[in-house]
Amino acid sequence: MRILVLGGDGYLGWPTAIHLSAAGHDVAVSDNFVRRRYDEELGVESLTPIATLDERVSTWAELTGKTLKSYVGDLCDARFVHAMVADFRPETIVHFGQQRSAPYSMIDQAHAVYTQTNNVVGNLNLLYAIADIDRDIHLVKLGTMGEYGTPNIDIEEGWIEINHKGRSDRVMYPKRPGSFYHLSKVHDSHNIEFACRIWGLRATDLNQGVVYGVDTETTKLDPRLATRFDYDGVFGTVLNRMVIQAVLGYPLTVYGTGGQTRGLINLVDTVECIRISAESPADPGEFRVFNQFTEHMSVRQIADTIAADYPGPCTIEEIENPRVEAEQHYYKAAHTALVDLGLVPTLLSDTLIDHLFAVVEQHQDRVDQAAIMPTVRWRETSSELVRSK
Ligand code: NAD
Ligand code: USQ
Repeated sequence: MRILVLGGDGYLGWPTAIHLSAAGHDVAVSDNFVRRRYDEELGVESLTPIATLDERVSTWAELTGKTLKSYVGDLCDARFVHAMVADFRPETIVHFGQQRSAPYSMIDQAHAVYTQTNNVVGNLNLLYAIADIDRDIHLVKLGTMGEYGTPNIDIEEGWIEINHKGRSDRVMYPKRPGSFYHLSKVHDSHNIEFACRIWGLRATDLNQGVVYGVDTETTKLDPRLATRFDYDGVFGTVLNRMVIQAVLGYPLTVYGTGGQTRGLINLVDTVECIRISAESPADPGEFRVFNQFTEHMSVRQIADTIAADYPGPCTIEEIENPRVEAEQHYYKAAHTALVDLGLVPTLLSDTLIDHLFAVVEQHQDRVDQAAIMPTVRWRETSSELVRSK
C-alpha cells in the first residue's frame, strides 16, 4: 500500500514511517520541521540526539534497501499539499503533522491562534486535496482522548446513541476539552466528519491517549534512526517527564493532587495501531473513531509506579496545578475497536520503565534542569500577539 505520513519528522511520525516501511508498504514522509523550531524558540532540545530527516531517510535506505520519498513543506500551504498528494498518489494518508502541545497552545494569544490556524487549516487543506484528487484515499488522522475531556459518563469511541424526549439518534460524542490545542482536534474531527458526509471521504480519527516510550524495533536498529524524547515543561508528556525526573533525582512533578486520569499508550503500540488502521480502512463515507490507548492511570499512580521501580531514592511532589482541569473525576473509556482488529497491547511494566531509565542515564548530560518545571499557566492571558519564529 502507498502510505503518506505527514509530520514524519516528529516523535510519532518518524517511527511510524519506518514501521510501515518495514511492514512492506511504500512510504513517503512529509514535514516542515516546525517542531525543531519550537525547540529553538523554547531553548530546549530532545533528550535523545536526533538526526536530520535526510540522514534518517538515507540511514533507512542503507540498512534496509527501502526508499522513503520525502516532501518538505507546510500543510498550511494548499498548493504544496495538493501537489504532494497528486504526485505520490497515496492510498492512505496518516496525518501527524500538527502542533501537539497543550501548554504551547496556552502560552498566550499568539500561540493559541497559531496552534488552531496551523492545525485546522492544515487539516482542511488535506481534506480538499483528497476530495479533489482521489476520494478513495483513506485518511488516518491523529486526534486525542483529550477531545472528550472528563465527562461524568462513560466515554464511547467517537459516537453515542442519545435518547431525548422519546426520540433517539446516533450523534458524535460530546466534547469538552481542556486546552486550545485539544480544541483544535475537536474542530478537526467535526471538519472530517462533515467531509465524509458531503464528499464520501473515508476517515479514521484516532483519539490517542498520552504516549510514552522512546524506541521501537525499527528505531533501535541504528542511533541515527532514534526518535525525539521530550521532557521539558511544554512538550514533555507526563510519564516520559517523570522517568527523567527520577533519574536526575528531581521530585516527580504531580500537578495538584494527581487524581486526573488519562489513557496511556506505549510508542510500540502507537505504530502498530497506525498499521492496523491503515490495513483495515474505513468504508467510503465512513467517519470511524477509535480510542487509541491501552490502559488508564491517574497521574498519582504514574508517579507512584515510577518511584517504586526506581532503584535509587525518588520523591514525589504535589505542585500547584498550572492547568485548569478536574483533579478528581469519573473515568471509564471504551477502547476495544483496535484490539478487535488485532492490537496486542504492551502494558506498562517494570521492564519497560527500567529500559527508559537506562536510555535517560545514557543521555542525562543533555538535560537542562531549568526546563523541567512548568511555566505556562492556564488562567493567565498575555497580550503577546505575534509568535516569534
Ligand atoms: P511532534 O510535534 O513530535 O510531531 C509533529 C510533526 O508535525 C513535527 O515534526 C512538526 O514539524 C510537523 N508539523 C507541524 N505542523 C506542520 C505543518 N503545518 N506542516 C508540516 N508539518 C508540520 O508530535 P507527536 O508527539 O509526534 O504527535 C503527532 C500527532 O499525534 C499530533 O497530531 C498529536 O496531536 C497526536 N498525539 C500525540 C500524542 C503524544 O503523546 N505525543 C498523544 C495523542 C495524540
Ligand atoms: N501532568 C502532571 N505533571 C507533569 C506533566 C503533566 O501532573 O509533569 C498532568 C497534566 O496536568 C495532565 C496529565 O498529566 O493532567 C497529562 O499531561 P501531559 O502533558 O502528559 O498530556 P497532555 O497535555 O494531555 O498532552 C499529551 C500530548 C498531546 C496528546 C495528549 C493525549 O502532548 O499531543 O493529544 O497527551 S490526551 O491527554 O489523552 O488528550
